[in-house]
Amino acid sequence: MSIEEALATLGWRQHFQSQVDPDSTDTPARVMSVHRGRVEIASEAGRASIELHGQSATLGLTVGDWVLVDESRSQIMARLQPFGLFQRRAAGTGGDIQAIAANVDTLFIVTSANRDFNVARLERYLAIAHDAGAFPLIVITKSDLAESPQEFAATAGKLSPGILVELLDARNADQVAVLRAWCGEGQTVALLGSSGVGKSTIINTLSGSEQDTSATREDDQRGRHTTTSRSMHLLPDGGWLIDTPGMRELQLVDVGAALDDVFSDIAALAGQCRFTDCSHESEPGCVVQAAISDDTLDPDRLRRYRKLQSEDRRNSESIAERRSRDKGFGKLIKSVLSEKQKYKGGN
Ligand SMILES: Nc1nc2c(ncn2[C@@H]2O[C@H](COP(=O)(O)OP(=O)(O)OP(=O)(O)O)[C@@H](O)[C@H]2O)c(=O)[nH]1
Ligand SMILES: [Mg+2]
Repeated sequence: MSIEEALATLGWRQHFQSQVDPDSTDTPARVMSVHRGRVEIASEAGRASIELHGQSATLGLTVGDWVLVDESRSQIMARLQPFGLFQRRAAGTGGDIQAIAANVDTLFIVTSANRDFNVARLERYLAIAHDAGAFPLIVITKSDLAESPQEFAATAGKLSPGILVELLDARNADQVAVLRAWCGEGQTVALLGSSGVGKSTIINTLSGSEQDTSATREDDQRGRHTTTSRSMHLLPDGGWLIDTPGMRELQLVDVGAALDDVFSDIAALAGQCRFTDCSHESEPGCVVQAAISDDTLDPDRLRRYRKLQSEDRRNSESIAERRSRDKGFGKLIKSVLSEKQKYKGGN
């Protein structure tokens, strides 16, 4: 096998090749997992663990990234620009952006045919997939436990034009086999969804391996956060699956146009309103409100679209913008306080 062929099995493609200086002796490698102070990589020369220090510790590497390593494979020299990146605003860290996975071809948005199923959350994941350049597929597990599993699939099928939905028992190899089409050689698939929905179970069934899984709580069917780190798993078909820990919070960051892809039905209606800056509330000639009146658009869907738009705007403020707003706010408080002081002094 040539070096190119070996790299292609890891997901290498022209997008990355074009970023490499042909005269350099550094070689490409893919990040398989990220740990405190070190990363596991795979390259045509096999697997290695590389310590991060100095400049390489500041690259913000995430699972799925492509990097260049030096000849002795002891140092990361550069991170190649990914073709797509999943990221989120991390909870409880003052809004830092955390990379979840890079260079993902297909996203399995995993939910269960039970109380986990939530259309607003699915729309959020769809926007994230569109933004990261990954093809989304909604996978609904635990079909074996639901009374009317088809209802979940029908609801999911309406969330975005042309959306693909698979309903299955994640433990059943015959049923899970429908997902194999997305997992061919060199393809990268990430699984996102709440804890306990069966992400690791799907990987186990597809690969015949043994990721840790554990039963959900009896009372509310919530998971126990069994998977705690992100890593890439090679499937017998040659595809790569990225397992992720169930996430409590996945806020949108800078997905902008991707929201219009998910809500393209509303975006298309909005384009036909009489006024180009129509707010779709009470303007005459509003095609969105007309669609709600004649029952062709669910008002809840419009509300969810709006909510995600404003969340995205809020989260996409750059740190600089936030600081300057905070500064402005600080000035405002100061001037109010000094006015107050003057007022007091005048009395
Ligand atoms: N009956 C049934 N049980 C399932 C199905 N999918 C997953 N389970 C069970 O649900 C539990 C949780 O599955 P996991 O695969 O650990 O869930 P996870 O999404 O990886 O959860 P975290 O790692 O915590 O994010 C396990 O006991 C699985 O056996 C399914 O389709 N049917
Ligand atoms: Mg898991």
